[in-house]
Amino acid sequence: MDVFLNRIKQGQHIRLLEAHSALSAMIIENTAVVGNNGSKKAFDGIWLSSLTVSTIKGLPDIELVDITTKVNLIQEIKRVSSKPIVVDCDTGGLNQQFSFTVSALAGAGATAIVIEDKVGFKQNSLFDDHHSQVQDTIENFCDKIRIGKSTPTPHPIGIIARIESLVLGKGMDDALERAAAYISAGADGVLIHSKDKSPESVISFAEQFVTAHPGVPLVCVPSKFNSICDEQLFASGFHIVIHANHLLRAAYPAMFNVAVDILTHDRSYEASDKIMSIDKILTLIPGSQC
Ligand code: SPV
Ligand code: MG
Repeated sequence: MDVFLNRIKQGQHIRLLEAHSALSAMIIENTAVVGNNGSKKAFDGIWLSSLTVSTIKGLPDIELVDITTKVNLIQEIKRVSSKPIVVDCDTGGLNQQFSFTVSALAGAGATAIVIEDKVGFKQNSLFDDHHSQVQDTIENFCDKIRIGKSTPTPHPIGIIARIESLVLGKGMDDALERAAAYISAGADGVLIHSKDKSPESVISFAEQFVTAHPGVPLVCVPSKFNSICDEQLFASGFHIVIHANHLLRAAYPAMFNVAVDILTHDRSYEASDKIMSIDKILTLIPGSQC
């Protein structure tokens, strides 16, 4: 977490992109563009998304991917990228189990983890219908944060508290009350989530949060409200922006279209300009040929 805190102290902002495999992490590691001010613009870290890590395994996003699988994925990603990794830990599980999760992910080299304040049967927050989703009590979730923060780890790992009040229709006051409580319990940062198409509610949260908790890392995930630019979110008070599922969402239609092309034309020739050349894939991973 220090790597993020140091950047934030220097007035810098952090942009994360989702990876679900070592290959997708390689794209994050190696992609850079020239920004508007002429300087190099790259991603600052990797988001290990529960949605995409589940989807890539053909599983629904309901906390089925176990901790060992996440540890292994972190290790695979670390072979190809040195960027900080933030892990989506869903609800964090039972409080009694949480310290094992924290020590396993810290041991694997995660920079921070995010836990969301829901209990019971967790589903993805972006569904329109949220009626079966239950928010944790402030007391219980604060206990979970304290358990995480008091877990001995080989290096400090950040615990970011994700607030679901806006997603679950509990309102702004509830979200702000929870933010204050979670920070008092030791959270290293707060993620405010929303499934609105408009960024209005998260921006209003950010304005009030920044006044009440200056310097505490504030995170957002513009999955639904994606017409707003990262720079506008940073200007509104957010320090970290997570693009949470885009590489897998890009990969699926690309693969599907090639599958259709091969069946349609009874050969792969027509798909040639949609796919990487044989030469390129043979040399994509260094060390393939001696
Ligand atoms: C995930 O990536 O699994 C998330 C973010 O939790 S979102 O799907 O936007 O809720
Ligand atoms: Mg998730």
